[in-house]
Amino acid sequence: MTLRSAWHNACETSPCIPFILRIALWDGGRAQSRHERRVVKIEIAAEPQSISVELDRTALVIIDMQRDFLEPGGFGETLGNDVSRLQAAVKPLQAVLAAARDTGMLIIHTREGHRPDLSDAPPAKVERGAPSKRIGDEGPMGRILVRGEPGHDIVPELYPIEGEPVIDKPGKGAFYQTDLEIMLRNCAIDYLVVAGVTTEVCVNTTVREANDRGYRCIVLGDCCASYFPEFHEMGLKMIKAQGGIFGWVSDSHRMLAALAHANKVRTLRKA
Ligand code: C5J
Repeated sequence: MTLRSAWHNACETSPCIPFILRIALWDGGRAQSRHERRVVKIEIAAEPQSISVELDRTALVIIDMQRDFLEPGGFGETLGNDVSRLQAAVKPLQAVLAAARDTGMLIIHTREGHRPDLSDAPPAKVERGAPSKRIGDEGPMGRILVRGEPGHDIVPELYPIEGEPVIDKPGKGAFYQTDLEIMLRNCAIDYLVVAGVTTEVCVNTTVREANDRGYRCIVLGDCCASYFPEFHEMGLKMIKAQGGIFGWVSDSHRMLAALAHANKVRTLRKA
């Protein structure tokens, strides 16, 4: 294996190697200064105003696109929800995911769920409400919201590919009791493009956690969904209100336009 192919393999299997580090290291060690480096900046049209992001400092974070939330017989349905509502987010998110993969940006998936012995599931969560089945009970897709069960897995349309980290989280927020923060820090990430389900629960909780930690979050509205259309709408409004108190709200079309621009810049630079 040549040094070059070894390096390419390392880049492919280690999504945390940011572009600039890849360029700097492959440059035979002639590391570029922050000012010299060839940063790819993209402008994402959003509310309350557009935001300019550095691509190599941006991660796409896909929240809980799991069968347990999107398919009949899972956790979402046991709570009495119409799970078909969440399907609306799949196609737009699929398009963004494909375009993001083309740029080589960091892509992180999360899954909500618990250890089979439920030792990480607070009784207050397991005992909550009057669901038809509780967390840990046997359902048509295996035990409800338990890691390793078919229902806990990500839907096939958005399935992670090799090199895309998957964060298993016991709570609603992706930062709580997970290694997401250290992963983002090690990858020098400042901007999070956030999508997934549900808008007002795990997406909102994660964005608020991220905002308090200093990340700039851009939420793609049509790539998120809720069992309750009014909560979806308000969940997005709460993020962008007051000058973007928790972040920015955009959508798949505007994100795709920004990613297309990034790919064009890359191609021109390679030529
Ligand atoms: C919920 C989630 N709704 N992923 N989880 O319980 O939003």
